Amino acid sequence: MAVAFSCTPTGNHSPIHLIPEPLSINTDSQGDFMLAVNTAIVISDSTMLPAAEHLKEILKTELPIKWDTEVEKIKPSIVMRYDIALDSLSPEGYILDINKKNISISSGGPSGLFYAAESIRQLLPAHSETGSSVVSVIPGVKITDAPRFAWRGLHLDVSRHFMPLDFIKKYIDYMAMHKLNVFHWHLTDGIGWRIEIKSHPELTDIGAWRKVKEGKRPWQDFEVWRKGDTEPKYGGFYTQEEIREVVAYAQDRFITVLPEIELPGHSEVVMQCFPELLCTNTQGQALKNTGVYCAANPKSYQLLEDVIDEVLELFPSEYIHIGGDEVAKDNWNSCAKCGKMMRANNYDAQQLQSHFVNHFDNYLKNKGRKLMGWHEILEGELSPSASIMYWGGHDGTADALRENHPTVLTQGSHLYFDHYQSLSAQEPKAFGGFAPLKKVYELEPVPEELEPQYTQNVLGVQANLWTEYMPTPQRIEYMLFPRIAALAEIAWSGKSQKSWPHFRNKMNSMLKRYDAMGLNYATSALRPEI
Ligand code: TNX
Repeated sequence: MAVAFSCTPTGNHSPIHLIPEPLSINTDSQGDFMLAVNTAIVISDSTMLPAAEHLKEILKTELPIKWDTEVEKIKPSIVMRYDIALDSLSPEGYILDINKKNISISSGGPSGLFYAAESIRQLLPAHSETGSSVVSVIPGVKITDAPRFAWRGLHLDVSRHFMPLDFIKKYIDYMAMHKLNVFHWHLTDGIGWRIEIKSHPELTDIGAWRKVKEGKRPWQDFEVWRKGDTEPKYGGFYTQEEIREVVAYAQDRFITVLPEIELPGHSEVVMQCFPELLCTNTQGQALKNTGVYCAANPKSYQLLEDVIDEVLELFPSEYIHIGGDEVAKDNWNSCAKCGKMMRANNYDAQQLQSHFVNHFDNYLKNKGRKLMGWHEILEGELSPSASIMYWGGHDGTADALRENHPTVLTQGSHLYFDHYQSLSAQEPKAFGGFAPLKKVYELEPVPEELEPQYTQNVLGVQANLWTEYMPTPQRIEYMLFPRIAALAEIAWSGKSQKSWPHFRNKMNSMLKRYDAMGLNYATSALRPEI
């Protein structure tokens, strides 16, 4: 396709509204850059290709990607380059210089180039998000940028409600647009198992499907669907091939996929597949299915090791999330086997939990990976190398960080996007809790009172989407947008770059972009008082 020329006068464009806010924006530019028929994207290393391809997509033109060795005659150009000096700023940082003659993008690494492309996207008018639009002018500006946190996460629970593969990719696109870089994929929970495990096909043959029952909240209905059942069947899972596709798709957008396999709790459906993993009384009869693995049954560990082995093949992430939250320990107290184990080791139930978790910490360590779990894994004695995802209220953050584990902050008081966005009676049913846009935006994740020696424990921040009340992709979009924009700014922009009035103003531009993208965002989030 030929690149269109444009006669749009330079300097006549909307204000520069970028979310997340960069370190600095200088608008005393040397004029706007006009795409011309001979414009090319110039690279000097094959690791620049994902960013170059992405920029082509953003500009909606068939710009050639050329090597710097062949560029002499190709002008005007969009030149990507690595600058070692910028690596000290952050490998994800970049300097983007747009002027009449060319566009220069420098970074310490490939992800920085990609984020510069995302910034260029937001310099373009909202209608450039629509398929038919042709981009011709890129406003002149000089931007210097780098993220505050290395971990900028977004979680999605696909257990409570299964989400189609196409939507998972869209979700990753939404993350990339907001410069987020860890997709926490909550693949298993009490209600459904969503990852194909070849050594244990029962987990998806049985565990991925449930009966749909009238009048029951979906997340309360633990009944699995079995052959011969007449009720409608609901659910689904991702094949290993699909998972590889997602991991590669995310990688191209500089997003790490963090898989979560819940243990030892939140596993009701696993117990439906393997009832022999339930705790038993002295007569060997299974105790109630509270969704917790019997901690004294070697088969519990064997099954989970088999699962983890396949997970490690699929996910190259440094961390593997093992859940560890909300473990009902009553059964362990009354289980004949667990009781015996506790007595033999002088354990209480808390310590049995850490016995379980530490087993997998060692297992993962031996395989060159790191364990991460919800902060409840701090109960009992936790291996110092284990990492924490803190989901308590903001008030408890400092204490959690003083425990001295690498920690991702996902405060339940602010970053739970399953909570209500406004007080409007029209708001669709949500889990409870109140997290309107302004409250999310104003979160300072690292408490002021925290002693400096503990701040290094902060890996970064993340928001979580638990889907008990989100049965469709449309509902997920509604709960995610526009709060994802506030998350982006908490995660990327420094404290001094943040300003609510400015952000609120920038949201007007962002909403136009969301409109052009056809997103189902919550308009009520901008009027939380109703
Ligand atoms: C707590 S946070 C949970 C989830 C629920 C969520 C609802 C955490 C680790 N566990 O199982 O879905 O609350 O907000």
